[in-house]
Amino acid sequence: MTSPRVELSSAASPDDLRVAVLGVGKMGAFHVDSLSRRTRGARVTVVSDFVDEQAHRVGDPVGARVVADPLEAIRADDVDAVVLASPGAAHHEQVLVCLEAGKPVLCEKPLTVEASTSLEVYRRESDLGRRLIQVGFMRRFDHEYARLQRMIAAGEFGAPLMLHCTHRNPDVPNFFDSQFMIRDSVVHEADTARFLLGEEIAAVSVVKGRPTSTAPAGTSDPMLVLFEAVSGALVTIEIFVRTGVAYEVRTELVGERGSATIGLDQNVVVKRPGGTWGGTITPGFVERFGQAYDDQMQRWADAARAGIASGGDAVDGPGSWDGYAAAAICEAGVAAVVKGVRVETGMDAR
Ligand code: ISE
Repeated sequence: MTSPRVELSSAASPDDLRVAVLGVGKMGAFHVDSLSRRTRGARVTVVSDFVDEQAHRVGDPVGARVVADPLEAIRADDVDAVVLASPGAAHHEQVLVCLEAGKPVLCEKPLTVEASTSLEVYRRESDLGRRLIQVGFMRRFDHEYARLQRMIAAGEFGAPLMLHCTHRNPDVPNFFDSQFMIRDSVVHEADTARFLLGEEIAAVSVVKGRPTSTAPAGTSDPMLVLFEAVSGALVTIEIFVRTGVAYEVRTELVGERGSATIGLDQNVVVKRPGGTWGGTITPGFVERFGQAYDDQMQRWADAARAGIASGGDAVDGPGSWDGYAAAAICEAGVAAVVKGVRVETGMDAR
């Protein structure tokens, strides 16, 4: 469910957080728009992309410089903080350069594509003694997820026993194979499960059923993924990315004393002459989570400004440990897809 996002005046202030956005495809372009029109106290001063025309198409309208080299963009004197929306394979080097430069970074998932490099990044940040890395698990800023987490943490349902997650996309490119479904889509449930349950995930199993007729040869779409939390709580995830319908993301919490469901697409329900009725389902993840993305950006920008001013932590949301945990869960999930067995994550407790 999206609520109207408030547009702010674009008047620049000398106190603004000056942000470089690396990677200005669909997600990066959204972040540039969010920073430029809906985030108080921040503006985009530099954009970088390996497609120069795309960088100018996105950067020129907001008055941002185009810097082809992403590492030069991070180190630029007119950059205080960085948003990474570049391909996941580039994140490892780029995040480390942000740490070297002492610049806060909001890194789109994944933090890095391997658990080992995510753990290295976490350790390098720990050695720095300052939290500069926030990972873009934006569902934590969705009001339904945030409310459900508060209710669980307050014990309203007793011990959480299960989460049942549905994650459906209407369509994806052909390269979206079974492994990519885990790494790029189920990665969100890897984080929301930890966020809602407040604990680590110990093991992952994957069941491949009958593929939909639109799935490329060799791709199992849909799949059923099972997370086992350290406490024994179970998380089921239906991941189906070629439904041909719309963007549906639901979660049901089952506790000792009751249950709760979020993501029911309770938009306007219309009844029309002739006796028909119905509502609409958001077409994509930007429409479904637009407010969460903007709220994530505002909270990050505020934390980055405060961290720069104080010389302390510059994060307000999931950090490098959360990025590592999600990478470890997804790595186990990919192994479970390939080997067809239950795979432990190695995450017991933090
Ligand atoms: C995409 O990258 C996202 O982050 C969306 O939230 C997810 O639903 C989609 O499957 C991913 O490809």
